[in-house]
Amino acid sequence: MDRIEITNLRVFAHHGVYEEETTRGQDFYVNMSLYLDTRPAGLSDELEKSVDYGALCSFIDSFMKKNTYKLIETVAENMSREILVRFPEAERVKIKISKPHAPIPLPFDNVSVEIEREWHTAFIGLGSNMGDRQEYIDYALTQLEETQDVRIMQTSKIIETAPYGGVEMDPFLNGVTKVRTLLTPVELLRVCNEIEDGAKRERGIHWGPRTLDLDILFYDKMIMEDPDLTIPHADMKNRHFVLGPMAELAPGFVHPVYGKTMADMLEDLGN
Ligand code: PH2
Ligand code: MG
Ligand code: MG
Repeated sequence: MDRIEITNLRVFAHHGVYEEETTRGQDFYVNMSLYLDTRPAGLSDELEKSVDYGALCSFIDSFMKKNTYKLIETVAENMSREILVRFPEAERVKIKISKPHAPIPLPFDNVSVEIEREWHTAFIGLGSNMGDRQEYIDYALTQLEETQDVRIMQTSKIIETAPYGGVEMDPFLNGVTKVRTLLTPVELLRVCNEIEDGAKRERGIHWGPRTLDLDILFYDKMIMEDPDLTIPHADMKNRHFVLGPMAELAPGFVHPVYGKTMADMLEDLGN
């Protein structure tokens, strides 16, 4: 992908584990690659369609000066998040923080930490079949939007569906929301579980009635099978209430295990 690169931006700041470092300060060097599509700017010659590298350098300088962290890991982590949130054209950032005058009583040239962080796309299934179902779904969407590092991109129509899976219970409202997130799958799952808990969900019978159910359906093209988290979500090939909304939001999205688009999977399921 296209990128803007900053090489050896020198910033005097006060990060460090030792008191002398936080009181006296020292020089840090920042190397950064900001990945974005530069073509819109390249074709139009308009700065607004890219990221202003001057503004980016000023941001880095002031971020590093206004915060004091013990670890350069923390400098890199927090700065990567702020940059991805503040410069929305940026899809991914690689940051290297160097500290060539670190207090190490041995001869060395440099010490540094380098990380890469990026926006991920996830689809989250929404379901409710108890109480004010629409209100629980609206609550979930509001809570997701208010979560730091999660942005809702698009939400499908919310549809009423018959309960699937053999347990006798009331009909559901279901839908899917597409989010961009900086969270890992496990962090996103924790957010979903906290929102379910906030909707007074009680964890009773497996597949029983619920005020709110939030399921991570997809996370990029990731395939993972952990005891607590399976991605893509299991059994969706049999579920209209997942494939219907998915086919509305992303008909051409290819399931990473089955190699089929959402539209084709919905058609295969039939009525
Ligand atoms: N969720 C289940 C089990 N069955 N049926 C419908 N129609 N909608 C659901 O969201 C649903 C279900 C377990 O999560
Ligand atoms: Mg579910
Ligand atoms: Mg669930």
